[in-house]
Parts: sequence; C-alpha cells; structure tokens
Amino acid sequence: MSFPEGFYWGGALAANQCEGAYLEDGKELSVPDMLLGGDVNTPRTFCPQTVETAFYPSHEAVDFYHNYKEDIKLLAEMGFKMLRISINWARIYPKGNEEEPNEAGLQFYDNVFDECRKYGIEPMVTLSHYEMPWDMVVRHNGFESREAIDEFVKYATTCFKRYKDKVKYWLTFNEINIALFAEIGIGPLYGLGMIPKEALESDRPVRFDEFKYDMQKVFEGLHNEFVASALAVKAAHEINPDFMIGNMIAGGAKYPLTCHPKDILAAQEGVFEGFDYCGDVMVRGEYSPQHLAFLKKKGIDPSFITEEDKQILKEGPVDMYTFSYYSSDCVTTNPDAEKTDGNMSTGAKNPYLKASDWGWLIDPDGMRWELNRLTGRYPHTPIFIVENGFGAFDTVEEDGSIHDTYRIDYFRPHIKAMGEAIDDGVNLLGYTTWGPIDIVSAGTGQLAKRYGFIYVDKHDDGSGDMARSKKDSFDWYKKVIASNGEDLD
Ligand code: BGP
Repeated sequence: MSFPEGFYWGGALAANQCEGAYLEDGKELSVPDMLLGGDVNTPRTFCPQTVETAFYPSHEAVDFYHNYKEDIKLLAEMGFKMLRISINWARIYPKGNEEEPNEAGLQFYDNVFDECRKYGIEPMVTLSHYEMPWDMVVRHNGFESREAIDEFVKYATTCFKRYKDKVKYWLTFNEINIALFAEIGIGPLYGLGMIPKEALESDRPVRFDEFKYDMQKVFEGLHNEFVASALAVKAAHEINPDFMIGNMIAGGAKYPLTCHPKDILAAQEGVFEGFDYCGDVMVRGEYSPQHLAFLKKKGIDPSFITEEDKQILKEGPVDMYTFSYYSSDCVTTNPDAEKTDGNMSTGAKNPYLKASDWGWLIDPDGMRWELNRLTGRYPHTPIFIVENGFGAFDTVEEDGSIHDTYRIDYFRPHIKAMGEAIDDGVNLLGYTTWGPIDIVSAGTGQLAKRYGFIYVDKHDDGSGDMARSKKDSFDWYKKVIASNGEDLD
C-alpha cells in the first residue's frame, strides 16, 4: 500500500457548523441560522427568528471564529498537511447583493489562511457549503432565479482575487447533488437556497419532512448552479492559472440489492441520478443524451438548457473530482425490502454491513469500489476525498480522557481501502476527514453526533464551556499522517 509523496492528509470543516459568531463583524443571517436541531429520528425544523428561547445550533456552534488560532495549532500538532474550510458567504456579502464586500469578513479568512500557512498547512476552500445569505432566499428563492448566478460569481471572484496567493484548492458547491434529495426536505434548501413558499410564509416552525418541492424548479435551480460553477471556474483560471477547482459530490457506493437483472438496472439508474447526473456535467462540461433521457423520464422539461448555457458549461469544467464518503446503500425494485434507517439516506439496507448509531452503514470496501468506478468514468481527472468520518456519541471519563476506539476502528479500514485503491491505479490527491474538531451536525443539528479527534465541551442544550481536549484518535491520526498512511495500528 503506497500513498504518494505529498499526499494531502488533513481534515474538513464548514463555516456554519464550526464558526458561530453568526451576526458578528457585519455578517448577516444565512440558511443554517434559521434552523433548529433534530436527532436521528426527528428531522430539523425551519424556524424564523421569532422564538427567542429556541436553540439554534449554528449561532454559536463551537466558536471557531474566536478559537481558530488554538484549533489550527492543535490540527498542526497532528501533522495536518491540509485544512478544508468553507467561507461563509454571508460574511463577505451579508445580503448577497451589496456592491462592495465586507472587509471585516475578508480579513477574518486572511487571518485563518495565514495561521494555516504558518504551520505549513495548505488550505482548501469551499465557496458555498449550505451557507447562502438568507436575504437571497427571501428575495428570489436562491438558485431558482438566475440572479443567484451573478451573485455567486461576484462573490467567488472576490474571493479568488483576494486570496489568489494564499489558496490554491477551491470547491464551488458542497455536495451539489444534495439538491436532488428533495424527498428528505433538506436537499434543495441546503443545496440551492430554495424553500417552499408555504414554509417561508408559515407563522409556525416547519419540519423538513413537511417541505414539498416542485421538481421542475429544483432541476432548473440545479442547472443554474452548474452555470454559476462553470463561470466561477473560468474566472478562477483567469485570475490564477495554477488554481485547482473541484466539484464536490455527496458520494458513497450504491449496489444492486440482489443480482436480479431488474435490481442491476435500477442500481445503474440510481448511480446516475445520485452521483453522475451532477458529476458528468461538471467534469465533462456538458449534458449527455443520458441526461436528456433521464429528464424526460422524470417529466422534466429540459428547455432551461439553452445554447448559451451549453457554451458556458463547456468553458468551465472542473480540474478535480471531489466527494464525501461515509456510507453505502442498495437499490432494488422490491418495494418490501428493508430500508436503511439512517437520516439522509433512503436506500435499501445491505444485510452484510453494520451501521453507526445514526444508521449510516459502514463500508470501507465501498470506498475502494467507488474510487475505481470514478477513475473508470473520468480517467483524466484527479480525485480528492474531502470528507470521511464517524459520527458517534463520546463519553468523557472522570480523568477527562476519551477512548474513541470505535472511531479508530472506522478510519483504519477506510484508509487501508484508500491505499488499495491507489494501488489499483486511482489518482488520489488527498484525504480530509470530516470534523476533526467536534462541530454541529449538518443533518441533525446535533452536537452529540461527534466526529472529532478533538473534543469540544458543547452540548445540545447549549451548555458547555467550549474547552477543547484530545481524544485517543488524536494521537492515532497523528501517527497515520507521520507514517504517510503506513502505520495504522
Ligand atoms: C455532509 C456535509 C457536511 C457534514 C457531513 C456529515 O453531508 O457536507 O456538512 O456535516 O455530511 O453529516 P452529519 O453532520 O449530518 O453527520
């Protein structure tokens, strides 16, 4: 198993899940600031700012905004080569449509990048990680409107110019394919900043499972986002030809539940809908006949794909394919098959795999399989795994130690699988684990769903002093990085 020299070991965070300081230094509301938490069985709730007593997890999060120096120092101690963060769009353009960016917001990220570079950590930046300025949702329902294209390109260009000598690796939209997860309500709001009118105008909190979307509008919104991404990629290369810009796909492996040919066909379609609908357009810069047939089957009118937009897509393919990998699921035509009980996952349950406490199936071989599949589909595009990790309850012992062997047991075979995939011929540039410091869960809004090597004393009732402490996995990952993936014991 041979990880190449210069392989980027590190971790990944999202601004809305770690920063807090939700109205500081000119920042205004963004999408996650409107959401309350849920849990494994309860979807999150959209709740306009009328409930004074409610706990909004993103408002304080784990206060990375004021702790970034201490946090980056700890990550550096683990030997991080890369830190993926997102820029909170509403810190730079608080309403999305200002003429000039907010200098205090820009300065904050200058400080973060300088702090990373001080320790030799290469930053990677996601421009939009579910964090659209709320005002854009209210004004034009996010990417339902083409106004969002201009607003995003302006924001992206501001960042590319400002940080052109500090940041080389960029992702346009986090998990862009989540837009199509409309059946669990969360997708179009997180992915596109689109919310059903009834929810927006409701005078009571609305749970995600009550959201109903018009799929024609969702596919149009997603198309607008492809166009925005392609325009940003083009602008980025004009500003600095060395930039590496990636798409970002909510990844995983999808298998047929059985070898019945109907299941095989259903899984093939599931993989296209789940991953490649977005991946193909962003890597190849075009829709294919397969896309058009798929839209037709779904009853979607494809006339939003204009000649002018086709040209834009052609001029802005990404330089690398990046994805998150946590889990896998199965596809079947059998309506009675058991479903995975995980939040954010709707597939059929794989009887050979164990699950986390949130029902996410644990499948390291699936990671190798998916890396190989992507290499076959996009042979000339390097790959980056930008999220992988294990959300779990942690127990703090009396002496303050945290023995998270279950987390190490999750990482070990995944890192091994990644090494095997490299030996299979996959061109993998790096690996950033999700939430190296405990942060707010995107799916449930919980703090109890912890991913970190570093524990944060913050809880779902809002209590906690935010103190940071090392878990057992801290020293383990440090050893993995120091040995370039060889020492996994
Ligand atoms: C991805 C998101 C992240 C993240 C992660 C884990 O979907 O890009 O923002 O949170 O999944 O999910 P969760 O926080 O729901 O456990």
